[in-house]
Amino acid sequence: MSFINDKSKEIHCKIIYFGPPRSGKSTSLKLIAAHARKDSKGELISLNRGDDRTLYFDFVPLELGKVKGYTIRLHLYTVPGEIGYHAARELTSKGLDGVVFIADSDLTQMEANLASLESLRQVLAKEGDDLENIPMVFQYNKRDLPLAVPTSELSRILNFKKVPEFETIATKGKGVFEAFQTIAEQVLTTLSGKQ
Ligand SMILES: Nc1nc2c(ncn2[C@@H]2O[C@H](COP(=O)(O)OP(=O)(O)OP(=O)(O)O)[C@@H](O)[C@H]2O)c(=O)[nH]1
Ligand SMILES: [Mg+2]
Repeated sequence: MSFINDKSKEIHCKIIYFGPPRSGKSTSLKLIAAHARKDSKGELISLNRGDDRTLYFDFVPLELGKVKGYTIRLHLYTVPGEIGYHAARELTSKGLDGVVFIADSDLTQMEANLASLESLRQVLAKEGDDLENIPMVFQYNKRDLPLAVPTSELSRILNFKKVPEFETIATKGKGVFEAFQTIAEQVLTTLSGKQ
């Protein structure tokens, strides 16, 4: 749920990078943080295990500029993909305004993709929300892998809502910014619809 501060003329929105373990959530968020203008971003915070896997979240605040005199602040978070870290996903996702679902294109990860989508469904249910209502885009990541499942198949399996979808290679920066731009636009459009 976005937060509007009329005194400081700021609007805060929260976007979550969700998806199965090792699908490229942290890599995508770090890429966006690294390429944002210096004066428009805060410090990137990563709470990891020793082996670089997300324990709790990665977080970076970004300033998108002004709309109708209000400064738009986007708070980008990743969640840990590990199936057992559901509580961390729930806490981090509290009050979310939009989701970038990062699916792993690798053939062996299809069940993990579906399990993660189910986890997202549960997280949203706890918020009193559901997949039908929330702004969302898909990144079909790791398109460089030799056993990458065709995008049409990923779309059929995961994207029943037919939201925007992007082929990405996060390690090479391919497609990640386009996905981010689209979710940011969706979140802001939804927000202006509520005003
Ligand atoms: N080949 C390939 N590897 C990738 C791609 N994106 C990320 N990786 C690699 O996949 C591994 C996991 O990436 P992370 O960004 O840490 O994944 P995550 O989704 O944050 O993982 P958790 O926090 O454990 O859920 C790293 O070794 C990345 O370099 C990609 O597009 N292609
Ligand atoms: Mg991570």
